[in-house]
Amino acid sequence: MDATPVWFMRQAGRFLPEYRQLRERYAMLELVQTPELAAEVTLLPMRLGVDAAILFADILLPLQAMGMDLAFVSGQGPVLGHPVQDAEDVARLRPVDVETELGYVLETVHTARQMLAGTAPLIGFAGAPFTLASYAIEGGGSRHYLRTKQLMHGRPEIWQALLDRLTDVTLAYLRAQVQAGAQAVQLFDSWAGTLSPADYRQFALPYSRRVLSGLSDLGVPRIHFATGTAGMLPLLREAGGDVISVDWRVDLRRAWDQIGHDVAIQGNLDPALLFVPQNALAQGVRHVLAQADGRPGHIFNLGHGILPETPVGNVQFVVDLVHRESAKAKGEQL
Ligand code: 1CP
Repeated sequence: MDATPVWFMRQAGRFLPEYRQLRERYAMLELVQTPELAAEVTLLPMRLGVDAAILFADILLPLQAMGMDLAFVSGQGPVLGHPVQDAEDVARLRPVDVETELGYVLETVHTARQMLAGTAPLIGFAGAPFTLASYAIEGGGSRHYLRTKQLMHGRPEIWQALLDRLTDVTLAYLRAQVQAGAQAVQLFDSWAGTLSPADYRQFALPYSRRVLSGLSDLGVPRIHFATGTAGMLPLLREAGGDVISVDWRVDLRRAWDQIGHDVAIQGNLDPALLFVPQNALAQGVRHVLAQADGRPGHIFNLGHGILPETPVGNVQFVVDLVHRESAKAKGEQL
């Protein structure tokens, strides 16, 4: 179909009633670590007509494989026990043999590919070293990333040792996902936007670049995602990726001018617009499409993950509208 492709970050999660039903029977980690169930969840959103499946897993799984205690606490999100504070904590992190310790993810990739049977590509993913480090140091989500920034600036040698380890694991993990069948990969640097451009360049960019360039021989598209990055889009581009994901805080056209037109862009509807009346939602969708102006490298997506209470009907509405309007516009351009 000659239409703009569309999929949503976090499309396999809590906004789907089928997912919530499964969660009544299984804990989050149980779902993720049982490949048949994780593959089933991966495919749930395909009924909406999205153009890609995203692996059902979580960015924090490699931290667990490195020896950290990981729990998903309801109402609170992920919690990591004994956060990293000093050199001993970094030394305690184990090297990871991806095939064994994260083998369940690779099996999910394999099963999901079989179940998709070529109907849509499967996207694998991992957290970027900076975002993973923030969870390892803060012990969970954070508002101000104070401990992260204290370690980064106050103990740069510990920061570097931690980030080096996270980089090695992330690269091996993504390579293994591709070898298991993932047809594209996404690197989630969700909280990179909490850094100043100078700090991003010094403390985060080199590690993301090592991951992204370490994948280049595999020939799969690499999507580089972060939020709150309107002030440092050229730096994200410098870190690498065939597709750069941008959020709604920047106009798509401006983002493209800054990033360069030889790179594809993913984005950038505000996830909150999925809660507003459909005429206003349609206006938001049309605005994104108009900004992208039919460029071949546009993937319609949200600027960040889909929110848990999002009405499913509105997600369906967006998928259909993007496909219909972009196909019509492309037809008219011919
Ligand atoms: O479509 C999907 O849902 C695919 C699977 C997926 C992905 C891509 C999950 C399952 N997690 C992720 C990535 C992820 N995990 C990110 C990067 C994307 C983003 O920024 O949105 C991040 C930051 C996490 C960490 C995480 N895991 C959070 C965020 C907490 C915070 O700091 O704000 C949460 C709430 C989780 C738990 C989780 N992971 C996934 C699901 C469906 C859930 C909810 C758990 C549940 O079912 O109760």
